[in-house]
Amino acid sequence: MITIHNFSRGVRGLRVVWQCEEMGLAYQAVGFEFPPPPEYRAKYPPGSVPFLEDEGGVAIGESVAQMLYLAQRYGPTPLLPAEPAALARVLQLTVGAEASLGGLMNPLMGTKFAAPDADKVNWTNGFCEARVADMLDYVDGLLGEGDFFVGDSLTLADIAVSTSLGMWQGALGKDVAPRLAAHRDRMRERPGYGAAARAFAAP
Ligand SMILES: N[C@@H](CCC(=O)N[C@@H](CS)C(=O)NCC(=O)O)C(=O)O
Repeated sequence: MITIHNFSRGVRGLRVVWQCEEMGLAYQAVGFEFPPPPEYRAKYPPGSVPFLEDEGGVAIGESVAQMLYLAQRYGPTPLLPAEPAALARVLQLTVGAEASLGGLMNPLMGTKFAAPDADKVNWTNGFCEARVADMLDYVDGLLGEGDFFVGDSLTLADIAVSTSLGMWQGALGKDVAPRLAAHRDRMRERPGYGAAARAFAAP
């Protein structure tokens, strides 16, 4: 059985559970509040979430790695198309959702919620915001007037990027271009998203 550990309302774990819902995979969601309990750190010493366990001794951190693992182990799935150009774009955007979006938002969230007042405005914040804004302009252009980032159906790219947008809009309170905001709204209307959100709702 796939087990996904995550903070209650944790956006990155939501990615993975949402994917399970879209693929029709059975899973168990284990939610907890920050800070992670000692038994979680014993499983995954960095203490960040999500963390996934599966049959066969699988124990894996990093949300995007988990998404690719599930698609490969339990696919083939249209979420990770085989056609080379589509595959390349899905991989780029799925990895990029964390490497060029979510990863840059962590320092911004740390600064917003945890930094002392004297450190709230700093050079690194401006750098991270500018890099995220560049990437969002780029993904907005890729989306164009389409319903999905790649092709005409849902892929891992939609799941990964729209959840990063959730951190940008939600936790950080930033504006999102209209087409990206509409894409996020469409994603949140999917039954799989709703089921995943309920799996990690606050207790
Ligand atoms: N690149 C990692 C980032 C993990 C991450 O930063 N998770 C956040 C929650 S969404 C977290 O654990 N924050 C608290 C911490 O790092 O202590 C991934 O995609 O899984």
